[in-house]
Amino acid sequence: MNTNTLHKTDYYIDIESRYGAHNYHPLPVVISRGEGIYLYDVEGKKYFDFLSAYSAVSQGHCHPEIIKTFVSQAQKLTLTSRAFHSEMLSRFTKYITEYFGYDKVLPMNTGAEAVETALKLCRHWGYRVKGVEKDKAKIIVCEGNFHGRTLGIISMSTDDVARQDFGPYLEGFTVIPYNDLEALKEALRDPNVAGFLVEPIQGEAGVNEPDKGYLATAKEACRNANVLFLGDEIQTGLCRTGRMLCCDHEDVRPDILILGKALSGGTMPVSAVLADDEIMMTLKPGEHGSTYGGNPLACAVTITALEVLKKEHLAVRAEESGELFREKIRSLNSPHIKLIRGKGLLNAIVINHPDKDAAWTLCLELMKNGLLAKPTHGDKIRMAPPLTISKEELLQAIEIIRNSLSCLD
Ligand code: IF1
Repeated sequence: MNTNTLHKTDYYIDIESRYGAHNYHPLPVVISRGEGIYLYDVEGKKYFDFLSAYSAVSQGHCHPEIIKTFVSQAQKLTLTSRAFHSEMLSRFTKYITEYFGYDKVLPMNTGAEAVETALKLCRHWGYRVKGVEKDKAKIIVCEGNFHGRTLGIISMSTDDVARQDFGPYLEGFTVIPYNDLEALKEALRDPNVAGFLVEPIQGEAGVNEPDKGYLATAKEACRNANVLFLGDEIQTGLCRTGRMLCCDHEDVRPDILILGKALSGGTMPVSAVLADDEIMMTLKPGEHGSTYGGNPLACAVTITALEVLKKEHLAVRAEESGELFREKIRSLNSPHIKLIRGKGLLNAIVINHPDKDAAWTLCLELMKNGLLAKPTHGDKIRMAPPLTISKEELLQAIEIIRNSLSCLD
């Protein structure tokens, strides 16, 4: 590293730190370019991207076909608002509903907006179909959940950092432990419950996978109680865990399906809520919306991003790469790795070390050696490269991980 490049990184970090809010604690690297599974910093150094923008870039950075659609649509029409129909929205609604097998779609932008939309829709269904008493609807959620940053969503969070000093909070949530079917069945006895919102694998909680059968039994219990099953597949969906949806592992079809992140292949915020008519048609004009939701640019890009998932067989590749990755990491037999867990290419290693900053130290070393990953909850490191990573590349990345672990000796 020469002094000139050192200055460059510091320069950009200093400026951002001076003018940007400090609501993040990023690794000290400044990225300027991405291509496929690689990121390049302002010094021209190349890295494996093992975060994929929290699974938003599953198709790889700047995927040529997605970018081609992006550019050509951007030159044609980007936004109409929903005051008018658009050709692309029309095409998108047909494409995505057939793709996932639902009657209707409601497009939004960020994941949090899609979750809020799903919550509103669920309450609506509760009052207008199920017959829940006015303003008494409840939605069951799980401890350790992560569904976004809005006031509604943090109201059901159990994470103090995300919640504290943002009150007063929204009412109407029942919090139960994750992966606890008895607690769910107990909570479902309340006749005012309209929905159960769940992540098929808890991402933020450190890639926390429930027991086999949990999702299927939970879905069945909801159905018996006339309660909607809301699947937040924003992080787990779109091939990340080795199936199109993580719920597919247990043949569970959420009543309300929530998608985001990789829906646009990392090019722009696109999210969507899918449901059948009994639920979606409770919404009437004026009851919900968004200026950018369903914009023609997003619609065009999403169709291509979804096509890429199938054309490039990313579900199977994620499953195979994930198995190889976990097996290779386990066979390192590192004393510093307590365990590796995950499904497909949504993985986390749990660090075993007396120093509580060991995971951060390891991430700095990985960065030095050309691999970017981020710690979560102190001792865990999420390992989630783009699904397009090849076997050879995966083995190279594992070599970097193996070498870097010695920094904890
Ligand atoms: C941040 C975590 C990942 C999500 C699920 C909804 C949303 C997310 C299951 C909201 C967003 C993000 C947002 C990002 C960090 C990140 C994250 F570490 F916090 F948990 F991915 F693992 N449902 N997840 O994971 O989507 O509104 O952000 O588009 O810093 O908040 P969004």
